[in-house]
Amino acid sequence: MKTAFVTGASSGIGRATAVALARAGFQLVVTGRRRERLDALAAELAPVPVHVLVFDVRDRDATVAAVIGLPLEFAAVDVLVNNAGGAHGLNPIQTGDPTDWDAMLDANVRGLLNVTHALLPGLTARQTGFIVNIGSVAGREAYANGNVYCASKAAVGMLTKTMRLDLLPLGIRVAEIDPGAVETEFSEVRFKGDAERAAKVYEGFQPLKAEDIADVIAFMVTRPAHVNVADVLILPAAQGAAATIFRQP
Ligand code: NDP
Ligand code: 8X3
Repeated sequence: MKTAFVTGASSGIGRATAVALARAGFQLVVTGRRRERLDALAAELAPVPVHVLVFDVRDRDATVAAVIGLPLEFAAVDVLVNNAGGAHGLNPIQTGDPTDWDAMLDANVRGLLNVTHALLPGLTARQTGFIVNIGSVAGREAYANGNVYCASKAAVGMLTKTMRLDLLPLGIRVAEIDPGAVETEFSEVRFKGDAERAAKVYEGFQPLKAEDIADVIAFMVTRPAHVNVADVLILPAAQGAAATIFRQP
């Protein structure tokens, strides 16, 4: 049974991806900071083997320790989905909060690197594997007040391209999926628990569901060994570009 390692599986896209990959025949390592959520997911996926790892991707030592501590039966990871992350705040740069900037850069960029770094020794030794990075339409296009979030996802885009070149000779495929607006806990986190403001983001149009992204990730990682669906932009039908959503009057 192949093993998929999904970061940020306690919610949203990561959780849906874990479910989709379990259905596709993978056993799973699921990670996040909220243990109860991950334990509940593991129970829901039974009898599929699921191992729960609780760590903050911003903490490099904790990330490496968690990976080193994987039980033998989960240690040979075939697929890594670098999903953990999100946005904090939506302010113009002149009134942005540097603590929010750190949180985004530390999770979305350094966190992705921490997890990849921890898993690469195994992946490179086995000369096989698949890494899927979750970018965003926000990494392809600027939108007002997106500043540091957009920059963090643009960094994911360039890391994906360069990782693909570095790892290609080692038989490791690297791909990216860039979603537009997906209704998850993303906006609640961005607006620091303001559920009303978060709900407004998805009013007047049909956003993507986490399952829509998970379906595509499952498709990407189940292609034959000679295929890499390397770069996917997935938008709600009502969204034309990062800042252009057609809401019903
Ligand atoms: P959610 O807030 O629903 O999920 C985010 C997940 O990331 C949670 O499981 C959370 O787990 C985990 N996470 C966040 N920070 C950390 C951290 N420091 N350490 C470990 N885990 C962390 O949002 P989404 O599912 O929407 O977001 C998933 C990814 O998709 C993010 O990278 C986001 O930027 C990206 N994305 C989202 C879009 C959207 O519109 N929703 C569009 C494009 C991209 P826990 O809190 O338990 O640690
Ligand atoms: C999340 C999508 O457009 O809200 O990456 O930034 S957006």
